[in-house]
Order: sequence, then C-alpha cells, then structure tokens
Amino acid sequence: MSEDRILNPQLKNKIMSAEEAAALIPAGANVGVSGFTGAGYPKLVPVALAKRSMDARLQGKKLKVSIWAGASTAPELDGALAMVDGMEKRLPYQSDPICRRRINDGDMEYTDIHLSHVAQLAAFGFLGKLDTAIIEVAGITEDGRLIPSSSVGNNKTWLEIADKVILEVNSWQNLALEGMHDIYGVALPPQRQPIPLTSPGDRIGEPYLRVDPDKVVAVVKTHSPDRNSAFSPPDAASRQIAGHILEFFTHEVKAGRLPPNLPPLQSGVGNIANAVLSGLNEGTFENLTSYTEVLQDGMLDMIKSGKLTCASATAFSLSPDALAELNTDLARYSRNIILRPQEISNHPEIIRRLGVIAMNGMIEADIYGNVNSTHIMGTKMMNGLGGSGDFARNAYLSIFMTPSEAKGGEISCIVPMVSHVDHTEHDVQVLVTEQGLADLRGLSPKQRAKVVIENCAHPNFKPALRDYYKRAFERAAGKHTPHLLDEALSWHQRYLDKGRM
Ligand code: 0RQ
Repeated sequence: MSEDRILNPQLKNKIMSAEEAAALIPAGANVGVSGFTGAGYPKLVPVALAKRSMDARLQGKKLKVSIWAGASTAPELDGALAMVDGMEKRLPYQSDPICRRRINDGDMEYTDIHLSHVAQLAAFGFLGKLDTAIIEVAGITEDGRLIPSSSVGNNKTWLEIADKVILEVNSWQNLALEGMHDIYGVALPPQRQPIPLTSPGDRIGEPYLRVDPDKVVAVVKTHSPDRNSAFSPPDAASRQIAGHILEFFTHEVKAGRLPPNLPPLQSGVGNIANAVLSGLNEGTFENLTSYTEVLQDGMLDMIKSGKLTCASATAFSLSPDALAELNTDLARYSRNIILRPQEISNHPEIIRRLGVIAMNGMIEADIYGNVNSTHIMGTKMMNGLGGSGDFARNAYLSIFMTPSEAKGGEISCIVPMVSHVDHTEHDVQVLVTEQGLADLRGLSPKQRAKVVIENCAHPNFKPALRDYYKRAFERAAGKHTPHLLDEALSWHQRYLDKGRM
C-alpha cells in the first residue's frame, strides 16, 4: 500500500477534521471505540469530544457519552473524557487513574464484563443501542477494506452494529501491520458453529475489517503514537514468583502432566507477568506458543530469542522501548504474531481446546482459593476483571499470582475471606506468591486452607491465619468450609480503621 493511506474514493470524500467528526456525536450516545491496553485507540476525535463536553459545561449544559471499548485505552481517550466528566458509563475494562477516581466517587457508571462476552452482549442489544463507532485503522484499501491497527478488540462488532462510523486513519501505525490480523466472526446462537481453530497459529478469517461505506460519516487523518507505560524491571518478589512457577512447570513436565514445550501460554498484564516471561526466556523450555489477549514486552523478547514460535493475541501492550523496537522490525515479527478479535482471543471454546496455561495477577486470595482481582478492600474498583475470567475458568492450568503483602507490609494478600470474588475456588488451581506455590487441584477446602497458608502467606501473617482457621474449624456450624462469619472480613475493616490488617 502506498503512503496515501485512504485509497477508497468514496471514503476519501469523507475526510474532515476531528472537531467536525466529534460534532456528529450526539449527547447521551453510546460510542464504541477501538483500543485495547493503550494500543489502537482513536487519538483525536475523543479529545475533540472532551473539548465539546468542556464547552458545554462552561455554558451550564451537560454533554456526556457512554464509552464501550475493547479494554483499557489511554489518557487521550479515557483520561480526557473522565477529566471533563464527559463519560456517563464505561465498559468493559479500564485502568485510567482519573476514570477510576470518578467510578469510585460514584460519578460515573462502570460495567465490568468478561472480555469475551462483550461482542455477544452488544450484538443482542443488552448494552443498549450503539450510536457511533470510532475506530482507528492503519489504512483503507482501494475497495474499502480496513487495515486494522495495533489492536482488534471489539472493532468488528462495533463496525457491524453501530449506526454511524468514524474512522481515524493513523499514519503513525506501521504499514507492515497489513496481513498480521485474522478477523473471524462467530454467528449468534442458535446459528453458531464450532470455531475451526486448533492451534495458536491458525488463520481462519481474513486480514481486513469491513465496513458498510454508507455508514461512515467521517474519516479523520491522524499521526499519533500508541501510548503505554513502561514496565519497571522485575523486583525481587516478581523474580521469586517467576522462579516458583518455572520450577512448577519443570516438575509438571517431569511428571508427564505438561508437554516439554508447554501448552499455549496466556499471561496477564503487569510486572509479575513480565517477570515470568523473562524467566521463561532465560529457561530451558523451547518451541513455546502463546494464546493470550495482550502481547507484552516479555513475549516480544521470547520471539526475538526464538523461544516463542507463535503469539496469538488481540492487542500489543508494549512499553515505549519495546514498541519502538517492534516498529523497526515489524515485518520480521509479523511472521510470528496474529491479532484477532477479542471474542476469539478470549474464547472459552478455544482456550479449553488448546489447554492454555493462564497466568494472571490478583489483589488477594483467601485461604480456600477464592480470588479478588478487582476490588480494593471490597468496594473500590481497581481496573476490572478483563480477560482473567475467560482464561481462568477454561484453562488447563489456571494460575493466580501476587506478592504476599501489599502497602509496605500493612496488608496481607492472603486473607480469611476475600472482600470481593471474581474467580471462585472452583476456577483457581494454583496460587503463587514470593513465599511459594500452592497447587490446589483436587484438594478439599480444608486441605486447600492448609496449603495456601503454609505455602503462600507472609510469615508476618501466617500465625494469625493459622489461628483463624483453627478457631473457625472448632466453632463453625459447618466443617466443610469453616468460617467465622463475624470475623471473616475483620482484617479488611481493621485496615480501613487502623491502616494495618
Ligand atoms: O496500589 O497503585 O496504590 O500502588 O493494588 O498492585 O502490585 O502494582 O499489581 O500491577 O500486578 O496489578 C490485580 C490489579 C494487579 C491486575 C491487578 C494495591 C497495590 C497497588 C496494584 P497503588 P500491583 P499489578 C489480562 C488479564 C485484573 C485484570 C486481568 C489486574 C495496586 O493484575 O488488574 O487479570 N487484574 N487481566 O498496592 C489492597 C491488596 C492489594 C492492594 C495490591 N491485597 N489490598 N491493595 N494492592 N494488593 C489483561 C487484560 O484483561 C487487559
């Protein structure tokens, strides 16, 4: 494709400024945007919309919209709209600090949804009617097909169900993205058929998104980089967690419960996830693959070193340095990377078929193995559950990891009862902290409690956890999952009252 990125004459006629495009979005609209963890989100129209919202506010009026995305975006989208109080509702995942504050202050609605569920919920109309889609693309071919950008997310669905479409054509995005995507859609029930994907590298769709050109109301040219934050180098706790997981994998391979090249890997976002990936990169496992939702720095390093032969995801989630590196050699990496709609990257059918190893971060776990991934002290939203539930419930091996303590040792991340449940004891197979690893598969609640306390809790909190369990076993009415209901959440209340659990 030549440097002119808008080759279709009909769509070329619709080029306008971001301000003109933003003016086409009515107050109160549901707006579906591209974007997934700081990749491939529209960069100019949302800022123009935020300015409109600000102007309306100055005139004593309100202009708010609801934003449906793939997952989180970046300051130019979530940050800008949250800053001017321009968002009525947000779904299905966010991680912006201003957005988070508005959610927790009760100023805006937030619906936290399994990422694989969003397309179906939207297509059936459960989320309301989608007025406008704002989709970043890398280019438009002569016959009007769209070259997807650095994330796919829910773009296919937004383009299909929105009444109006605004395209941002971002010339900063690398043209070598063309051909990297595999866009495949599933029919709605009861017409749904099996998805013919049996290995992470399979291509089952086409590399382009399609749109009805008559629905496109604006095409906006941009030249702006994706923005993700840098990862800090792995700290001691992350390295220890990674070490426990690698040792466990080695043990499982020896026991014949994992193949020597491991099943496809899913890895959540964050520093611990990256530390595990760097551990794998330095370790002895070869010919690895990934079936995951975001492709982060650690996976890029593994592709470079030849350890990872194929990575399937829905988006890049790279630090600025890794992104720069990817862009200088994208054509080479594109042989090993496939970006898919999030409905497919996170699809339970495929995750179960491939026998994925899921590794996700958590806020806290309880002694019976329930996991809280989203709520600080039970009430404050952190980010959202994202794809962690899609993977955890359906994986062959579902691992959750966290340092054993938070806030300088004032909080134990292993508690008697989690203050919010995202992943139940039935979906959590392995818990890991820097203290050690608890393999919970096949254990009863009482057996789990002992392993979780002994292997994962910090020594500072172990005696209190042992004491809680002992007294719960003695006093609880039921001895299957013993709890002291008047005490189970007292650790959280103590932290809220006194600053220490
Ligand atoms: O607080 O921000 O004030 O410093 O929580 O903690 O240790 O930086 O953890 O970046 O690894 O994120 C679960 C949030 C972990 C993430 C979570 C405080 C801590 C800090 C963050 P500060 P860390 P990480 C694929 C899969 C859900 C989505 C998911 C997440 C802040 O992994 O969002 O898995 N997961 N998606 O101090 C109170 C505790 C705490 C605590 C930590 N027990 N109590 N506060 N903190 N533990 C990706 C996608 O879906 C896109």
